[in-house]
Amino acid sequence: MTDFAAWMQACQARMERVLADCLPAATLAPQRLHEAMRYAVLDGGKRVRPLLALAAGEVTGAAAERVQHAAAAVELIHVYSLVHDDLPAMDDDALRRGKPTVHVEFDEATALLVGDALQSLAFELLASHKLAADAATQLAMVHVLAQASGSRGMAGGQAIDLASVGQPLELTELEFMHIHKTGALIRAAVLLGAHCGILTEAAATSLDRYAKCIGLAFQVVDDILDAEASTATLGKTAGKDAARNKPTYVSLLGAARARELAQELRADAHAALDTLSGSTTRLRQLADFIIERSY
Ligand code: GRG
Repeated sequence: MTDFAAWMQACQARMERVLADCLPAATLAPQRLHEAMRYAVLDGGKRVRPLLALAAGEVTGAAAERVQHAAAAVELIHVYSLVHDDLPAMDDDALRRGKPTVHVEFDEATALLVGDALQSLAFELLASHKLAADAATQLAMVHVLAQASGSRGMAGGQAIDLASVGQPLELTELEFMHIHKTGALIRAAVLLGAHCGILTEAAATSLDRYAKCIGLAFQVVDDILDAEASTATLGKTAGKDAARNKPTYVSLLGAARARELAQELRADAHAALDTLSGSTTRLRQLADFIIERSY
């Protein structure tokens, strides 16, 4: 196993423990809701956003014991978005992380409540743990996550996505949608992790550039995988974009150019890290992982 693979595995195990601890026990009333929340969050997913937060914390000298709660908050928002996205009113999917989706395993009303409760729990985590050097920084972190997940971020991106099914989108419009739908939360993961340490304005600017590049790269690769990988490998239904006539990087650019674009974005992400003085190794490796991943 490579040093990066070992680091990733250790971080994923850490996050599984933190998430299991912060979620209400399934024996606690209302049991069915708590069981469904644990079903949605635990034992699945790559945990890319928590990994980014932990890696960004390494750049600013943050203790992992602090970053882990900010990382968990971002993951909870991400899982809430997946649970709602899978609902019949949105993407209508039956498979997620290799398991039946929450509304299939439980029911639609429970899936709605799971998303709602996970979103609240994310902000509870930011409010109930000491994460930053001072209260003003911690408040700024709440602001970062709220903006990234709301109508000017992920939820807004999802609204544009729903409205664009079957519509011919320009590349710039596609990019605008993804910067919000996927990119905003990836950016928040990096910034939240960094805020747990000592973050200068110059470092924030560089990390922001890095996050924007990998946020877009993540989506470009997601589109390539949706077109080329199997449902078994992805753990979610493959080929959905084409089936729903959704504009993607592959449909607009073709697979070869989309692959080139992902490589260009990786180079830009790496270049953004060059000016930073802290340890950027993990962020570089994560950019590589995001571009080279097969699931
Ligand atoms: C419902 C408000 C609301 C928003 C939904 C993120 C999102 C917005 C929908 C998910 C749909 C989707 C497939 C988006 C493409 C990129 C993406 C976020 C993929 C899933 O993220 P991964 O690959 O998933 O990090 P895991 O399971 O590994 O955590």
